[in-house]
Amino acid sequence: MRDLFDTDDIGQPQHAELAPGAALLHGHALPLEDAILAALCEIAEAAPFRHMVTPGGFTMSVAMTNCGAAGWVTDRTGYRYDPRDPDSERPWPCMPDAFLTLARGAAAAAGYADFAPHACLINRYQPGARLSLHQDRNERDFAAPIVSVSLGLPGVFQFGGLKRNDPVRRIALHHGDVVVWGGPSRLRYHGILPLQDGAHPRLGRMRVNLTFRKAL
Ligand code: MD3
Ligand code: FE
Repeated sequence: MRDLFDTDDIGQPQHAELAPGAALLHGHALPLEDAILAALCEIAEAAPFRHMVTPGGFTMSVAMTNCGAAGWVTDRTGYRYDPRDPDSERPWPCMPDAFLTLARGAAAAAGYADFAPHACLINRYQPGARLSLHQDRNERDFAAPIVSVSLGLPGVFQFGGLKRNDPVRRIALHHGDVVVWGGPSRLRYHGILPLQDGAHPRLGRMRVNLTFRKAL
């Protein structure tokens, strides 16, 4: 495993431990940026971003799509992993090789060998979109980490503890940042504050987040 506090030649931390089990890999996605963005466009053509409805009847401000063998969906009946896109009734687009390479490499750099995600949930934030504090607990295996990749406009990530009312820290996530959430951090509450408007040179007025999950 690489040291979590390696620094580059200008002394910028490359890898930072946010909390036990949570590693921030600054810019880790940048070497694969072109391949990731090209694959993202193809996925969004085959399975367009949509605003899903929560079981409580609220339409999410974040638009979502998925790739891989299963995709995370919500509707009035609940949250679940579904092998098909409910809008088209077709399987989700395949996980692109560049996505898998990125997710496995990041997990390995954080000390998780052989991470094999089935599912990649893709969140699209336009200005004002937010994700309120929640836990990710629809996956069967909490021993596997979740790998998240931030693209486009910077987002302010909130992360709390294992109880909803635990104190919350805020950290900025930038284009190319990758975070590996495992071990004691896997079930922390987390969310994203409303996206500030801006223009990213590659993605325009949006933030996109990929989360790789061992769902099944
Ligand atoms: C910490 N996505 O899709 S990524 C989600 O930026 C989600 O779109 C946010 O929360 C986003 O469920 C945050 C960072 C993240 C993802 C999963 C986690 C942090 C996590 C699971 C456990 C603990
Ligand atoms: Fe989450």
